[in-house]
Amino acid sequence: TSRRFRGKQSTMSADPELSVPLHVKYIQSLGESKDDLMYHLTAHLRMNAIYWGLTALCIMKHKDALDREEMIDFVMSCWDEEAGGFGAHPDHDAHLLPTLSAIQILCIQDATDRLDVDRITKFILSLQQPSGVFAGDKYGEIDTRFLYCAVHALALLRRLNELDVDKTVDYIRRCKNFDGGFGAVIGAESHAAQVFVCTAALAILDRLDVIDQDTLAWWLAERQLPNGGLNGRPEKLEDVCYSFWVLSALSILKKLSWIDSDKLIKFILSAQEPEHGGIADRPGDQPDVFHTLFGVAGLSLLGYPGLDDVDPVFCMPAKLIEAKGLKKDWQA
Ligand code: GRG
Ligand code: ZN
Repeated sequence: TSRRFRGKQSTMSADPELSVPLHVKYIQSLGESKDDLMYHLTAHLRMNAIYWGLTALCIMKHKDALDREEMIDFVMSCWDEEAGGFGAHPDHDAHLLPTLSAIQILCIQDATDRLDVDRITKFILSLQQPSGVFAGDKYGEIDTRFLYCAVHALALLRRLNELDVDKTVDYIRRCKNFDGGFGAVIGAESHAAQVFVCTAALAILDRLDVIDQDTLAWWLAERQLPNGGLNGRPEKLEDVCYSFWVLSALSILKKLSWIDSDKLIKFILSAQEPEHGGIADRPGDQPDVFHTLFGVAGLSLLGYPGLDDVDPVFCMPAKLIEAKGLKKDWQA
Protein backbone atom coordinates (compact mmCIF):
# COMPACT_ATOMS: atom_id res chain seq x y z
CA THR A 1 0.00 0.00 0.00
CA SER A 2 1.05 3.61 -0.33
CA ARG A 3 1.56 3.94 3.43
CA ARG A 4 3.99 1.07 3.57
CA PHE A 5 5.80 2.46 0.57
CA ARG A 6 6.24 5.85 2.24
CA GLY A 7 7.73 4.16 5.28
CA LYS A 8 10.22 2.27 3.20
CA GLN A 9 11.35 5.39 1.39
CA SER A 10 12.20 7.23 4.57
CA THR A 11 14.45 4.42 5.78
CA MET A 12 16.31 4.14 2.49
CA SER A 13 19.84 5.39 2.94
CA ALA A 14 21.70 5.48 -0.37
CA ASP A 15 20.05 6.86 -3.50
CA PRO A 16 17.84 4.20 -5.02
CA GLU A 17 18.61 2.73 -8.42
CA LEU A 18 16.22 1.83 -11.19
CA SER A 19 14.89 -1.66 -10.35
CA VAL A 20 14.72 -2.99 -13.91
CA PRO A 21 13.90 -6.66 -13.06
CA LEU A 22 11.08 -5.54 -10.74
CA HIS A 23 9.56 -3.22 -13.34
CA VAL A 24 9.76 -5.93 -16.02
CA LYS A 25 7.88 -8.27 -13.68
CA TYR A 26 5.33 -5.58 -12.88
CA ILE A 27 4.59 -5.04 -16.60
CA GLN A 28 4.32 -8.79 -17.18
CA SER A 29 1.88 -9.09 -14.27
CA LEU A 30 -0.57 -6.52 -15.72
CA GLY A 31 -2.09 -8.93 -18.23
CA GLU A 32 -2.45 -11.72 -15.67
CA SER A 33 -5.32 -10.45 -13.54
CA LYS A 34 -8.11 -10.48 -16.10
CA ASP A 35 -10.72 -11.18 -13.39
CA ASP A 36 -9.94 -7.93 -11.57
CA LEU A 37 -12.48 -5.13 -11.61
CA MET A 38 -9.63 -2.74 -12.50
CA TYR A 39 -8.89 -4.75 -15.61
CA HIS A 40 -12.43 -4.13 -16.87
CA LEU A 41 -12.56 -0.51 -15.78
CA THR A 42 -9.48 0.21 -17.87
CA ALA A 43 -10.67 -1.59 -21.04
CA HIS A 44 -10.88 1.74 -22.90
CA LEU A 45 -7.12 2.14 -22.36
CA ARG A 46 -6.06 -1.44 -23.17
CA MET A 47 -4.38 -0.74 -26.52
CA ASN A 48 -2.58 2.32 -25.13
CA ALA A 49 -1.50 0.31 -22.09
CA ILE A 50 0.10 -2.36 -24.25
CA TYR A 51 2.05 0.31 -26.13
CA TRP A 52 3.13 1.90 -22.81
CA GLY A 53 4.26 -1.46 -21.40
CA LEU A 54 6.02 -2.62 -24.55
CA THR A 55 7.86 0.67 -24.99
CA ALA A 56 8.96 0.70 -21.35
CA LEU A 57 10.27 -2.86 -21.81
CA CYS A 58 12.16 -1.84 -24.96
CA ILE A 59 13.84 1.07 -23.16
CA MET A 60 14.80 -1.35 -20.35
CA LYS A 61 16.14 -3.80 -23.00
CA HIS A 62 13.51 -6.49 -22.25
CA LYS A 63 11.34 -6.33 -25.36
CA ASP A 64 10.78 -10.09 -25.30
CA ALA A 65 9.26 -10.15 -21.81
CA LEU A 66 5.78 -10.08 -23.39
CA ASP A 67 4.64 -12.68 -25.93
CA ARG A 68 4.88 -11.24 -29.47
CA GLU A 69 2.26 -13.41 -31.20
CA GLU A 70 -0.31 -12.94 -28.44
CA MET A 71 0.22 -9.18 -28.62
CA ILE A 72 -0.19 -9.03 -32.40
CA ASP A 73 -3.33 -11.17 -32.19
CA PHE A 74 -4.79 -8.83 -29.58
CA VAL A 75 -4.04 -5.75 -31.70
CA MET A 76 -5.68 -7.30 -34.75
CA SER A 77 -8.72 -8.33 -32.69
CA CYS A 78 -9.33 -4.60 -32.07
CA TRP A 79 -9.63 -3.75 -35.78
CA ASP A 80 -12.92 -1.95 -36.49
CA GLU A 81 -13.79 -3.16 -39.96
CA GLU A 82 -16.57 -0.66 -40.44
CA ALA A 83 -14.51 2.45 -39.60
CA GLY A 84 -11.11 1.32 -40.87
CA GLY A 85 -9.23 2.02 -37.64
CA PHE A 86 -8.47 0.37 -34.30
CA GLY A 87 -10.48 0.48 -31.09
CA ALA A 88 -8.98 0.19 -27.60
CA HIS A 89 -10.51 -3.25 -27.04
CA PRO A 90 -12.32 -5.80 -29.22
CA ASP A 91 -15.77 -4.43 -30.16
CA HIS A 92 -14.89 -0.84 -29.25
CA ASP A 93 -15.31 1.86 -31.92
CA ALA A 94 -12.20 3.02 -33.76
CA HIS A 95 -10.46 6.08 -32.29
CA LEU A 96 -7.20 7.89 -33.15
CA LEU A 97 -5.55 7.13 -29.77
CA PRO A 98 -5.72 3.30 -30.01
CA THR A 99 -5.12 3.48 -33.76
CA LEU A 100 -1.79 5.20 -33.16
CA SER A 101 -0.90 2.73 -30.38
CA ALA A 102 -1.77 -0.23 -32.62
CA ILE A 103 0.48 1.09 -35.41
CA GLN A 104 3.29 1.76 -32.91
CA ILE A 105 3.02 -1.77 -31.48
CA LEU A 106 3.06 -3.39 -34.93
CA CYS A 107 6.07 -1.23 -35.93
CA ILE A 108 7.99 -2.25 -32.79
CA GLN A 109 7.07 -5.91 -33.39
CA ASP A 110 8.01 -5.63 -37.09
CA ALA A 111 4.51 -6.74 -38.11
CA THR A 112 3.26 -3.79 -40.18
CA ASP A 113 2.39 -6.22 -42.99
CA ARG A 114 -0.80 -6.83 -40.96
CA LEU A 115 -1.98 -3.25 -41.59
CA ASP A 116 -4.42 -2.10 -44.27
CA VAL A 117 -2.50 1.13 -44.84
CA ASP A 118 -4.91 2.59 -47.42
CA ARG A 119 -7.95 2.18 -45.18
CA ILE A 120 -6.23 3.49 -42.04
CA THR A 121 -4.91 6.51 -43.93
CA LYS A 122 -8.43 7.25 -45.13
CA PHE A 123 -9.80 6.89 -41.57
CA ILE A 124 -7.18 9.27 -40.16
CA LEU A 125 -7.60 11.91 -42.87
CA SER A 126 -11.41 11.76 -42.55
CA LEU A 127 -11.06 13.13 -39.00
CA GLN A 128 -9.37 16.40 -39.97
CA GLN A 129 -11.64 19.42 -39.44
CA PRO A 130 -11.80 22.58 -41.62
CA SER A 131 -9.72 24.39 -38.93
CA GLY A 132 -6.88 21.86 -39.32
CA VAL A 133 -7.33 20.12 -35.96
CA PHE A 134 -8.37 16.46 -35.75
CA ALA A 135 -11.31 14.84 -34.00
CA GLY A 136 -10.51 11.66 -32.06
CA ASP A 137 -13.35 9.71 -33.65
CA LYS A 138 -16.72 10.08 -35.32
CA TYR A 139 -18.19 11.64 -32.17
CA GLY A 140 -16.11 14.73 -32.81
CA GLU A 141 -14.12 15.70 -29.67
CA ILE A 142 -11.19 17.84 -30.88
CA ASP A 143 -7.78 18.24 -29.20
CA THR A 144 -4.18 18.89 -30.31
CA ARG A 145 -3.52 15.39 -28.89
CA PHE A 146 -5.50 13.91 -31.76
CA LEU A 147 -3.67 16.14 -34.25
CA TYR A 148 -0.37 14.68 -32.99
CA CYS A 149 -1.75 11.13 -33.20
CA ALA A 150 -2.74 11.73 -36.83
CA VAL A 151 0.60 13.28 -37.83
CA HIS A 152 2.60 10.62 -35.99
CA ALA A 153 0.58 7.73 -37.45
CA LEU A 154 0.80 9.11 -40.99
CA ALA A 155 4.58 9.47 -40.57
CA LEU A 156 4.91 5.82 -39.47
CA LEU A 157 2.68 4.76 -42.39
CA ARG A 158 4.69 6.98 -44.79
CA ARG A 159 1.54 8.79 -45.89
CA LEU A 160 2.34 12.34 -44.70
CA ASN A 161 2.27 13.39 -48.36
CA GLU A 162 -1.54 13.04 -48.21
CA LEU A 163 -1.87 15.53 -45.32
CA ASP A 164 -2.72 19.22 -45.73
CA VAL A 165 0.36 20.33 -43.79
CA ASP A 166 -0.26 24.09 -43.92
CA LYS A 167 -3.77 23.71 -42.52
CA THR A 168 -2.48 21.39 -39.77
CA VAL A 169 0.39 23.71 -38.79
CA ASP A 170 -1.95 26.68 -38.84
CA TYR A 171 -4.11 25.13 -36.10
CA ILE A 172 -1.08 24.58 -33.88
CA ARG A 173 0.04 28.16 -34.49
CA ARG A 174 -3.37 29.40 -33.36
CA CYS A 175 -3.01 27.40 -30.09
CA LYS A 176 0.20 29.24 -29.16
CA ASN A 177 -0.08 31.34 -25.98
CA PHE A 178 1.77 34.43 -24.68
CA ASP A 179 4.03 32.18 -22.57
CA GLY A 180 5.23 30.26 -25.63
CA GLY A 181 3.23 27.17 -24.66
CA PHE A 182 0.26 25.44 -26.28
CA GLY A 183 -3.13 24.22 -25.09
CA ALA A 184 -5.61 21.53 -26.12
CA VAL A 185 -7.62 23.87 -28.37
CA ILE A 186 -7.40 27.50 -29.47
CA GLY A 187 -7.52 29.75 -26.39
CA ALA A 188 -6.81 26.96 -23.87
CA GLU A 189 -4.21 27.37 -21.13
CA SER A 190 -0.66 26.08 -21.78
CA HIS A 191 -0.12 22.58 -20.42
CA ALA A 192 3.14 20.60 -20.67
CA ALA A 193 1.52 17.53 -22.26
CA GLN A 194 -0.08 19.72 -24.95
CA VAL A 195 3.27 21.45 -25.40
CA PHE A 196 4.77 18.02 -26.11
CA VAL A 197 2.12 17.04 -28.68
CA CYS A 198 2.34 20.38 -30.50
CA THR A 199 6.16 20.51 -30.44
CA ALA A 200 6.50 16.90 -31.58
CA ALA A 201 3.93 17.36 -34.37
CA LEU A 202 5.81 20.45 -35.58
CA ALA A 203 9.08 18.48 -35.41
CA ILE A 204 7.62 15.71 -37.61
CA LEU A 205 6.34 18.34 -40.06
CA ASP A 206 9.70 20.20 -40.04
CA ARG A 207 7.98 23.38 -38.82
CA LEU A 208 9.75 24.14 -35.51
CA ASP A 209 10.04 27.73 -36.80
CA VAL A 210 6.46 28.24 -35.51
CA ILE A 211 7.74 28.01 -31.91
CA ASP A 212 9.08 30.93 -29.85
CA GLN A 213 11.89 28.66 -28.78
CA ASP A 214 13.53 30.64 -25.97
CA THR A 215 10.20 31.67 -24.43
CA LEU A 216 8.91 28.09 -24.51
CA ALA A 217 12.15 26.57 -23.20
CA TRP A 218 12.06 29.06 -20.31
CA TRP A 219 8.45 28.12 -19.49
CA LEU A 220 9.39 24.41 -19.63
CA ALA A 221 12.43 24.89 -17.38
CA GLU A 222 10.19 26.71 -14.88
CA ARG A 223 8.27 23.45 -14.44
CA GLN A 224 10.96 22.05 -12.10
CA LEU A 225 10.08 22.31 -8.41
CA PRO A 226 12.45 22.41 -5.41
CA ASN A 227 11.92 18.63 -4.87
CA GLY A 228 13.33 17.99 -8.35
CA GLY A 229 10.05 16.85 -9.92
CA LEU A 230 8.31 18.64 -12.78
CA ASN A 231 4.75 19.95 -12.89
CA GLY A 232 2.57 20.44 -15.97
CA ARG A 233 1.73 24.11 -15.44
CA PRO A 234 2.30 26.80 -12.80
CA GLU A 235 1.01 26.19 -9.25
CA LYS A 236 0.40 22.45 -9.85
CA LEU A 237 1.93 19.39 -8.19
CA GLU A 238 4.95 17.50 -9.55
CA ASP A 239 4.19 14.30 -11.45
CA VAL A 240 6.54 11.71 -12.96
CA CYS A 241 4.82 11.74 -16.37
CA TYR A 242 5.96 15.35 -16.94
CA SER A 243 9.48 13.94 -16.94
CA PHE A 244 8.60 12.86 -20.44
CA TRP A 245 6.24 15.63 -21.62
CA VAL A 246 8.60 18.40 -20.50
CA LEU A 247 11.93 16.71 -21.25
CA SER A 248 10.95 15.54 -24.72
CA ALA A 249 9.95 19.08 -25.67
CA LEU A 250 13.18 20.48 -24.19
CA SER A 251 15.12 17.77 -26.00
CA ILE A 252 13.51 18.70 -29.33
CA LEU A 253 14.47 22.33 -28.61
CA LYS A 254 17.99 21.13 -27.68
CA LYS A 255 17.73 22.67 -24.22
CA LEU A 256 17.72 19.64 -21.91
CA SER A 257 20.48 21.27 -19.88
CA TRP A 258 18.01 23.91 -18.69
CA ILE A 259 16.75 21.59 -15.94
CA ASP A 260 18.67 20.01 -13.04
CA SER A 261 18.91 16.39 -14.19
CA ASP A 262 20.40 14.94 -10.97
CA LYS A 263 17.46 16.23 -8.93
CA LEU A 264 14.95 14.98 -11.49
CA ILE A 265 16.55 11.51 -11.65
CA LYS A 266 16.30 11.28 -7.85
CA PHE A 267 12.65 12.32 -7.95
CA ILE A 268 11.73 9.72 -10.61
CA LEU A 269 13.57 6.94 -8.76
CA SER A 270 11.85 7.89 -5.51
CA ALA A 271 8.45 7.19 -7.14
CA GLN A 272 9.30 3.51 -7.74
CA GLU A 273 7.17 0.97 -5.88
CA PRO A 274 9.86 -1.06 -4.08
CA GLU A 275 7.98 -4.34 -3.53
CA HIS A 276 6.04 -5.16 -6.69
CA GLY A 277 7.61 -2.74 -9.13
CA GLY A 278 6.16 -0.04 -11.34
CA ILE A 279 6.50 3.74 -11.04
CA ALA A 280 3.82 6.05 -9.61
CA ASP A 281 2.99 9.69 -10.38
CA ARG A 282 4.81 10.67 -7.17
CA PRO A 283 6.40 8.92 -4.17
CA GLY A 284 3.97 6.85 -2.11
CA ASP A 285 1.20 6.59 -4.72
CA GLN A 286 0.11 3.42 -6.51
CA PRO A 287 2.17 2.66 -9.63
CA ASP A 288 0.64 2.30 -13.09
CA VAL A 289 2.01 1.41 -16.51
CA PHE A 290 1.54 4.97 -17.87
CA HIS A 291 3.86 6.50 -15.24
CA THR A 292 6.20 3.52 -15.50
CA LEU A 293 6.75 4.26 -19.21
CA PHE A 294 7.08 8.01 -18.81
CA GLY A 295 9.40 7.67 -15.81
CA VAL A 296 11.66 5.26 -17.65
CA ALA A 297 11.50 7.39 -20.83
CA GLY A 298 12.45 10.46 -18.80
CA LEU A 299 15.44 8.61 -17.32
CA SER A 300 16.46 7.55 -20.83
CA LEU A 301 16.36 11.16 -22.08
CA LEU A 302 18.54 12.10 -19.08
CA GLY A 303 21.12 9.46 -20.05
CA TYR A 304 20.50 7.17 -17.08
CA PRO A 305 22.90 4.19 -17.42
CA GLY A 306 21.80 0.83 -18.81
CA LEU A 307 18.80 2.10 -20.78
CA ASP A 308 18.21 2.24 -24.52
CA ASP A 309 17.53 5.66 -26.02
CA VAL A 310 13.95 6.77 -26.53
CA ASP A 311 13.10 9.03 -29.45
CA PRO A 312 11.64 12.26 -27.99
CA VAL A 313 9.36 12.92 -31.00
CA PHE A 314 7.78 9.47 -31.38
CA CYS A 315 8.29 8.06 -27.85
CA MET A 316 9.53 4.82 -29.40
CA PRO A 317 12.94 3.12 -29.39
CA ALA A 318 15.38 5.58 -30.98
CA LYS A 319 17.14 2.90 -33.00
CA LEU A 320 13.85 1.86 -34.62
CA ILE A 321 13.01 5.45 -35.58
CA GLU A 322 16.51 5.82 -37.01
CA ALA A 323 16.25 2.52 -38.93
CA LYS A 324 12.95 3.71 -40.42
CA GLY A 325 14.66 6.89 -41.66
CA LEU A 326 12.37 9.03 -39.48
CA LYS A 327 15.06 10.59 -37.30
CA LYS A 328 15.46 14.29 -38.04
CA ASP A 329 18.81 15.75 -39.19
CA TRP A 330 18.72 18.28 -36.35
CA GLN A 331 18.54 15.42 -33.80
CA ALA A 332 22.01 14.17 -34.78
C1 GRG B 1 2.78 8.47 -28.39
C2 GRG B 1 3.70 9.48 -26.26
C3 GRG B 1 2.57 9.32 -27.20
C4 GRG B 1 1.42 9.96 -26.92
C5 GRG B 1 0.20 9.89 -27.74
C6 GRG B 1 -2.22 10.58 -25.78
C7 GRG B 1 -1.12 11.42 -26.29
C8 GRG B 1 -0.56 11.18 -27.63
C9 GRG B 1 -0.64 12.37 -25.55
C10 GRG B 1 -1.20 12.64 -24.21
C11 GRG B 1 -0.96 14.01 -23.85
C12 GRG B 1 -1.74 14.37 -22.62
C13 GRG B 1 -2.74 15.48 -22.72
C14 GRG B 1 -1.49 13.74 -21.46
C15 GRG B 1 -2.18 14.03 -20.20
C16 GRG B 1 -1.19 14.33 -19.14
C17 GRG B 1 -1.79 14.69 -17.82
C18 GRG B 1 -1.08 14.27 -16.60
C19 GRG B 1 -2.92 15.38 -17.72
C20 GRG B 1 -3.49 15.71 -16.42
O1 GRG B 1 -3.92 17.03 -16.41
P1 GRG B 1 -4.49 17.58 -15.02
O2 GRG B 1 -4.99 18.94 -15.24
O3 GRG B 1 -3.18 17.50 -14.16
O4 GRG B 1 -5.41 16.58 -14.45
P2 GRG B 1 -2.26 18.63 -13.54
O5 GRG B 1 -0.91 17.99 -13.51
O6 GRG B 1 -2.28 19.84 -14.44
O7 GRG B 1 -2.79 18.85 -12.18
ZN1 ZN C 1 0.95 11.92 -14.54
